[in-house]
Amino acid sequence: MRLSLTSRPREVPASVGIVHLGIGAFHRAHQAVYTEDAGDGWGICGITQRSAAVASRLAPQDGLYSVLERGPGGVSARVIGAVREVLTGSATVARIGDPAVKIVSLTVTEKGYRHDPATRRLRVDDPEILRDLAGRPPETVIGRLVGGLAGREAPVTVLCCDNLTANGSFVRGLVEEYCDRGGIRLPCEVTFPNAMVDRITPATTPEDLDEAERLLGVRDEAVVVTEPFSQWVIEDTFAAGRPAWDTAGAILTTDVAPYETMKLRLLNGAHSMLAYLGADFTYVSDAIAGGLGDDLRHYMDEDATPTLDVPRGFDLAAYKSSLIERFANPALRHRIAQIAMDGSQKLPQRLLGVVRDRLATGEEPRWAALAVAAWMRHVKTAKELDDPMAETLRKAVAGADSPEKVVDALLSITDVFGPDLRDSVVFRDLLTDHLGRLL
Ligand code: CS2
Repeated sequence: MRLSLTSRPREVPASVGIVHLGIGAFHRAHQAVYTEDAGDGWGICGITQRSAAVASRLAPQDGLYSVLERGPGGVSARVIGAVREVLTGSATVARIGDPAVKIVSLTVTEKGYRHDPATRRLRVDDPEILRDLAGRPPETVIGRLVGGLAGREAPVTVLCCDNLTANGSFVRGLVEEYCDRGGIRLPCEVTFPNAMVDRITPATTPEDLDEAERLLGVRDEAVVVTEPFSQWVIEDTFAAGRPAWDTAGAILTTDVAPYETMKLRLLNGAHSMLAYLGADFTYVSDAIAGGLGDDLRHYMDEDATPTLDVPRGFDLAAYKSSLIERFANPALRHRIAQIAMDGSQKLPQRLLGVVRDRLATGEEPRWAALAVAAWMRHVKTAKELDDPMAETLRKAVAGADSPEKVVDALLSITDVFGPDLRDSVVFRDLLTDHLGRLL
């Protein structure tokens, strides 16, 4: 028997108040669970942006799916019913236009925004953006988002849940830029709260599907697997109400920035460092068992920590230790290759901010530079480069036959490093030194 409403009774569906763009595993393991736990009747319409596969797995199950929680102490499964409708991308504009929709949330990954990573501005020369601006039914995320917002008068909140610095302000900037270029005036009030999201969610494997079936007694083709830990800190500036996510454990606050910088630089920064230094391992937990945790601790303590503005009363030492414990969770089987992808889009907010802040105070960002050098080695030596800038990166390093030349070629990509890091002699020397040893 397959998971569906006939296999598990569910209350009468409440109206959809949230349209979510990018209904991948992370949204289902994080925001959808908070929405379910809030228990106040908000439903989600999940829209896939790129692959229709998720929709074809969720739709026959009436949007139901299970969350398989894998902790060091064991595994559990629960069914989530917050997703009430599942659509594919072309439905986005019309669905956002529905006045009953109060929130449009997004998890489309860093590259989904088609921005320039160094300046954080929309790439207005991107061919797909240009085609959207020229008036075809939009196909890019920002084109579809603006298309939907342009068709409504009721206030709405756009809630970015991707791992980007000041993610709400960032998306506001992209929307404004797109509107400027297209001569579009939005008729509705829109707010863009910033948010920090956290839950490690590896890609689901066939073994996870079997395990969920064993636990639930029904087959679920849309299982998501995740860790017990979950955190969500949200700026409380909603234009038209929100679920009681605070009763489900989310922190609603006036200033997300300290939490967000901490998470991006400590968790995600260490994750990326591990992914490029630990390329010989398959899973994150293997790399920690293999001793890589020490390098991560050096990076966190010596480079990242001095750049952080820690919220009052926050136990940073415990937070850092808990990160290593979470990475060490052997039950999670989080593939390193999943983290290693899209480095050009991830480095700026995870590691390069740390590098800049350290350089600005006259310090040497030794460990952060080691992580960046490990990425450079990855670009130079990986058989497959999974990155939207793969072609540019490959071309840059093609003829570079020494550490100096690889560093020079990659640092010159100012879309990633900006002119300031390209021109920093201290950073360049650190990279060259590390890369020499790594290669
Ligand atoms: C990871 C993140 O894949 C990656 O790049 O660093 O997805 C990480 O697992 C999440 O941000 C944890 O909240």
